[in-house]
Amino acid sequence: MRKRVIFISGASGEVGHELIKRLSADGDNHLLTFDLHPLPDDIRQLVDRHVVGDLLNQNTLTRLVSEYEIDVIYHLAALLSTRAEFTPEMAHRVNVEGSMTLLRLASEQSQWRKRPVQFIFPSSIAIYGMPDLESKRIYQRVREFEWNQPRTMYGCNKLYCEMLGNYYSRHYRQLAAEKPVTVDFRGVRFPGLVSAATLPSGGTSDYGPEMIHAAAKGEPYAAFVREDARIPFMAMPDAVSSLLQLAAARQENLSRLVYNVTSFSLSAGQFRDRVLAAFPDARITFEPDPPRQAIIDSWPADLDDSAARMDWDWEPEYDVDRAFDDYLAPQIKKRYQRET
Ligand code: AKB
Repeated sequence: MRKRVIFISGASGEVGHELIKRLSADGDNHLLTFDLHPLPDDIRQLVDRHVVGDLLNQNTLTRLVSEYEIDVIYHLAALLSTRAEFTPEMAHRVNVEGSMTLLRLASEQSQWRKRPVQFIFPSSIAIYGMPDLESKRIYQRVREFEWNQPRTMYGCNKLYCEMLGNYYSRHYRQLAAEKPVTVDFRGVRFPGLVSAATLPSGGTSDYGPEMIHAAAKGEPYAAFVREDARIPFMAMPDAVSSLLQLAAARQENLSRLVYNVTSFSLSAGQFRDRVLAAFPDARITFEPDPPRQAIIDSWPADLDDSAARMDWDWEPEYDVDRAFDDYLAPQIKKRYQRET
């Protein structure tokens, strides 16, 4: 008998950190985690098994499939937007071929167990491409089917993987004599995520979390964007709640496979003001880096998440006030007081 597990790729990253804490709270969940890196010490004991490996190494995954029956895959492994621009071909390999590898694995397991494997996929606002600041100003709250012209390799990768998910869910082997059991692919498009527990790496929305963590450490911070640069953000607990809520939703209620989710939109100047309210001595300046600023300018100022609210009762728990006053400020202060 193979052990039934929830498989998390990219488990050592920011979203994985919060997802593992939340999933492990339910003793019936058995977690098989996978990453290029070991799990951080504070969550290592929360999983049944952690595998340090490369998603592109087929042998590793073949061995795992022989030992485990996978009910759900949370595919978090990715090279984010800024890092992907320095190694675009590597980003394609990790973001697309890595996703293809897991979609094929999920498809094989769905056939074998005659029941769909759920594939939960974090997409991103990076799949959008506003052509200019005037369009970004006019078309503030963007719906899922609008402006799907990404400017970055990461955005291209995420949009293509959404389409692969649609194929594997709805059209896989559509000419075969016998209709196969297909994967149950579902995704959310995340805005910039802000965690109290971890710092991001390689993202272009990182100036938000970097700003508040630097303030808590008493370090000066020069944001690489203009003060007026505006994108949507979300507190990490809400990001993980959206993944869990979408996974739990009844499939018949879903009008689409990939949904916008968001919580609050702020300009970088407004983000600074929120950080100063919590850390009055913070030294925050703005030194725009034109190429990274151009990426941020191509992302929408806000997202229309009404489809998620309608189909699976999505609603953020942390609006901008709660995110800073009840989550980020108190927990980040506690984190760095512990470290001093
Ligand atoms: C990035 O900045 O690349 C990510 C994202 C918005 O998906 N944080």
